[in-house]
Amino acid sequence: MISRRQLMGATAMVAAGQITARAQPKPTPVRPLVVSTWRHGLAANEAAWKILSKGGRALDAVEAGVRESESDPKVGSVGLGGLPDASGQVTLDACIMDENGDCGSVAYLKGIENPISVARLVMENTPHVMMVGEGAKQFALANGFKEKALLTPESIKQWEKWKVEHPDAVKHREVNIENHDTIGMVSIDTKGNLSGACTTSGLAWKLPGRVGDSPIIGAGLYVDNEVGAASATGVGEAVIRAVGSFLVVELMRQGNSPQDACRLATERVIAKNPDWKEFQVGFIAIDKLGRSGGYCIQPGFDYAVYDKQMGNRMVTAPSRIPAK
Ligand code: SD4
Repeated sequence: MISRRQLMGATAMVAAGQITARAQPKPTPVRPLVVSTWRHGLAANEAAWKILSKGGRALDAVEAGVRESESDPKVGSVGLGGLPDASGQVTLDACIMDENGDCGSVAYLKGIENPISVARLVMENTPHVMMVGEGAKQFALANGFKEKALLTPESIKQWEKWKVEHPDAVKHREVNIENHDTIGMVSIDTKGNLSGACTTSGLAWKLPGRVGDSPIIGAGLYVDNEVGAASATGVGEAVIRAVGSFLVVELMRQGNSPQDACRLATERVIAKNPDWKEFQVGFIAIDKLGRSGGYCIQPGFDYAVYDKQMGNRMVTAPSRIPAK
C-alpha cells in the first residue's frame, strides 16, 4: 500500500515534471517560408520571396510565385508551353487557397496564360469555388484576361512526335516521372498566415476533357491555417483517390511532422493503387512552425525551399522506391 508520504512525493515529482515541461523553450517558427515543387520552383520561390520578405501576404506570394512558372515557356507542364492533350489542345487546371479557408479553382481552361489568377478571381469575386471550360474562359475574358495561344513550337514538336509513337492514345497514360511538372506552392508569411497555389496543364497527352487533381481542393492543394498546408504532384487520378493534400494536412493535425505526413500520405496512395510502381506521386508540406517536408514514390522528385536562414535551395525528396 502506498503511504501518504510516498503519495505526496510522487505528486510533487509530477508537479515538478510539469514545471520542467512548461519551462521547455518553444521552437521559434521559421517565417516567412515558401516551398514549391520541382526545380522550376526555385524561380517561382524568388518571385514569392519578393513579397514575403517585405512582410507581404502569403496569398499574394503564392500567386506571384506560380505565375512565374505559368508564364515561362520552358516549363513544359504549366501554362504557356504546357504540353497538350491527345488532341493537341492545352487545357489548364489551377487552384488557390488562403488563410481563411477561402478557395478558388479553374479546370479545363483554354487560352489563358495565368489560370492561377483566374482561380483567385473566382475565389474573391464570385460566390463559387470552381469554374470550368468555356464558362471559366468567358469569365476570365470578361475580367480583362487576354486570350493567348499556349502551344509553342517546342510543345507542338513534342506532341507530333508522341502522336507518331502512340497511335493507341486512349490506353496510354503518361508515367511522368521526369523532374519537370506541375507547380504546387505552399507558404507561410511573417504574420504566420498560410496559403497555397497549384497550377498545371495536367498530364501530357491526357484524353481531351480529363481533369486531374491540381484544381481540386483537398487533392492537389489544401491549406488549414491552424495546422499547415500541402500540395501534390504526379498522376492526379491516384492523388484524387486518396484526397492527398487534405490527408497530409490531417496527418499533421494528428501530430506528424510535415515530412512524416507526406510519407504516410504517399503510403496511403501506395496502399490504394496496386500499380503504384508504375507512376509518380509526390507531396510537399509545411506546418505552422515553418517546418517543411516532401516525399514521393519514384526517386527524382525534388522541391525548392526558401527561408531567411538558408536561402533558396533544392531538396531531394526521399522516395518509397529507393534511388539506384
Ligand atoms: C495532373 N497532377 O494533372 C497533375 C499533373 C502532374 O505530374 O503533377 N503531373 O494529374
